[in-house]
Amino acid sequence: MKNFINNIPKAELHLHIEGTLEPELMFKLAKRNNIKLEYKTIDEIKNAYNFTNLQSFLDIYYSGAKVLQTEQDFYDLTYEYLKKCKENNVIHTEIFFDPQTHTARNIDFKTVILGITKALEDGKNELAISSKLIMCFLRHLSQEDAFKTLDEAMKFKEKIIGIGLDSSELGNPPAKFKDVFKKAKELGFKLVAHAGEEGSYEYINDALDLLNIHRIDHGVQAINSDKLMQRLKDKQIALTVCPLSNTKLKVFDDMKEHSIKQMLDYGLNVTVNSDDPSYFGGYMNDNFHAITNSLNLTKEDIIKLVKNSFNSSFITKEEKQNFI
Ligand code: ES4
Ligand code: ZN
Repeated sequence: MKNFINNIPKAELHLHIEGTLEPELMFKLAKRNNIKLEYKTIDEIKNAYNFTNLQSFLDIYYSGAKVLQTEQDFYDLTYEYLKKCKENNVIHTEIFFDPQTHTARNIDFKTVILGITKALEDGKNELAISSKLIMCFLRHLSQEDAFKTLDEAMKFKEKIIGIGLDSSELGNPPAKFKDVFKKAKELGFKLVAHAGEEGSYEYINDALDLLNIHRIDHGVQAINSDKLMQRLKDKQIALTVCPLSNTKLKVFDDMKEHSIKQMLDYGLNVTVNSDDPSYFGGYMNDNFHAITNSLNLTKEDIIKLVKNSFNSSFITKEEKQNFI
């Protein structure tokens, strides 16, 4: 089973590039950019990754991102992740980036996006990994700030396939971003949003009704509403589930309590993803191993999960030919 999981070609649909910053690279970039870290050793960093909820993680995640300063830094961050894709047999990945985390520190939007996309081009040529880029708005900031970010992104429109919504869910419902998502849809972007991670299943309904999204990121709280489960099944809306993230952030106390197997058995279009692998203790294969061991998944389950990812990706029909 272990080899089966490791060897099967996979697609990843929920991955924050800032969440792939490994402690080793954090140290290297801090040194290169003359930034003082709060930690003295790699072990000290790893010991700080003891989260009690989403916010306790986000505080450390935003703080870690401060070492990213130059285009080369964003290139290195992205290329390191693509090497992990290769090791995990992830052949296609759809990557989130959070421009506001960087523009708020006076790093140019251009620096961020060019560093990331140059690495993606090299990753395609040198590692044969195909990719798409999704720009997320930080939901703890205002809709006005999101509009400004969308405006800045337009210079690089051809590099961005979609728009997402992440950061602190509680208290920042989908309704707050209704207008900017409407604008993004008119501009031709694909739409996704984090919903039903810590927040109630109502946020999943709202994300579908008010934001018109194509996929739900997380969505694990759907299990608490029969009506929503039926809706997600009927429409085959993809859920990008992140098992190790959910246990690290105490959405579920134990992997044995995770809802992914129940959702899969019910017939939902669920996928497996790594979210912020450097912070949550594992890349794609680790996520598959964790649910397989705790929830007794079969080979058929694994195949279904992997197929769901490719089918729910934003790869075009023409691009799909390359995978066959
Ligand atoms: C995130 Cl796990 C998670 N949830 C919401 N926003 C995020 N940004 C990065 N990781
Ligand atoms: Zn996420």
